[in-house]
Amino acid sequence: MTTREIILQTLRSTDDFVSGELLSQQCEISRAAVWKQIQKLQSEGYEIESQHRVGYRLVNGEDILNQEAISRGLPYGFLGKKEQIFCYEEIDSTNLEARRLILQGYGQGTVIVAKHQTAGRGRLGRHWESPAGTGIWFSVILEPKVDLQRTSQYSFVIAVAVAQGIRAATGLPAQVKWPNDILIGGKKVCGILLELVAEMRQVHQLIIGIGINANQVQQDFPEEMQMKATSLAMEKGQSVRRTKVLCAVLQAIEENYDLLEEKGFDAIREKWMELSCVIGREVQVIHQDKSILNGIAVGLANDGALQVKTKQGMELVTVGDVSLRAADGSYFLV
Ligand code: BT5
Repeated sequence: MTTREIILQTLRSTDDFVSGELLSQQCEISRAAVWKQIQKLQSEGYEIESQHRVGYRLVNGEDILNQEAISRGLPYGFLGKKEQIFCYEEIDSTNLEARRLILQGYGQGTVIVAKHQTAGRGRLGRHWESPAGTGIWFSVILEPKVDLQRTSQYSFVIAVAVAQGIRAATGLPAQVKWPNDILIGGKKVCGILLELVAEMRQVHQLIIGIGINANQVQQDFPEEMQMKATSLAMEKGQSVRRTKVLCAVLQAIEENYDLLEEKGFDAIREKWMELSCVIGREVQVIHQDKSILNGIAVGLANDGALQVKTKQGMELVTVGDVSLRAADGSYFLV
C-alpha cells in the first residue's frame, strides 16, 4: 500500500479524528510529510478537517463522487470498470454525455456522473432539477441483446435496483411507482429516464438516466415541488454519503440485469410488485393533462404495462402518469 492509501484507509476507518502521530507511525514518514499528503488529498476533493494537536478527520466520508472512490466501492463486474467511469463537476445532462461517449465507442457498463447538470431532463422533455453538490445525477449505458419489444422490461429492472440500492445504503423504505419513479413516504426521491439508441428492431444501447435527490433540504427545491419531492437526507434526518448510495444502486443494477437474463421477467416482476406503492391501490392515470382511467392497479404485464381493474374490466396502461388516491378521496400526482 502507498502512503496515500494507508492515510485514506485509516481516516475512513473512523468518524473521529486520527492523530498526525499515529498516521506518521503507520506510514513510517514524518508528521510534516503526513501533512503534505493530507494537503494533496484535500486538493483532490477529499474534505479533511485538521485540528491543531488533535489530528485529521475525513468529513462526510466518501462523499466525493470521483472515479477512484466509485470504482473502489464496486465489486468487480461489467458495470463501472474504472476506465469506464466518467465524473464531471458540471455537464448539460449525463444522458447527453452518454450519447456523445457512445459515438466515441463506449458501451456496456459505462457510468457517467455529474455533480451539477445545467440541462437535466425528465421524460417528455420535462425539466429535471439538478443543483450542484446535493444530488446523484448519473447515467449508465447498457447493451442488452434484446429486441425492441423487450426493452421496456429494463425500466423495471432499473426501478427495482434503485429502490433496493437506496434501501441497502440508507435503510429507507424506498418504493417504486409505475412506470419508474422512486418514492419515499409518497414523495419523489428519484426519477429515471430511459433512452434508446436503436435501429428498426435492433437495440444498440440503452441509456439509463437516474436522478436521486440525496442531500437537499426542503428549501433547495423550487416552491412548486416542495410538496411532492423529497431527498434521502430529508427522510433520514442526516446527510448521506452519495458514493455509498451510488455504488449500492450500481451493484443492484448489475444483479437485476443478470437476473432478467437468467430467470426472465417474472423474477423482476415479482420484486417490482413487492416494492410497489401502486399495486392494490386505487389509481388514476393521467395522459396529456387528462384523466384517462380510474381503477385498482393489480399487476404488471410482460411488456411493462400496468394492469388496472376498472368498472369496465381489465385495462392495460402503457402511457401516462399514475396518481394514487389519498384517504380523503383526492388523487395526488407526484
Ligand atoms: C423523470 O422524469 O422523473 C426522469 C428524471 C431523470 C433525471 C436523470 S438525472 C441524470 C440523467 N440526466 C438527465 O438529463 N436526466 C437523467 P419525469 O417523470 O418526467 O419527471 C419530471 C418531473 O419531476 C418534473 O416535471 C418535475 O415536476 C419533477 N421534478 C423535477 N426535478 C425534480 C427533482 N429533483 N426531484 C423530484 N421531482 C422533480
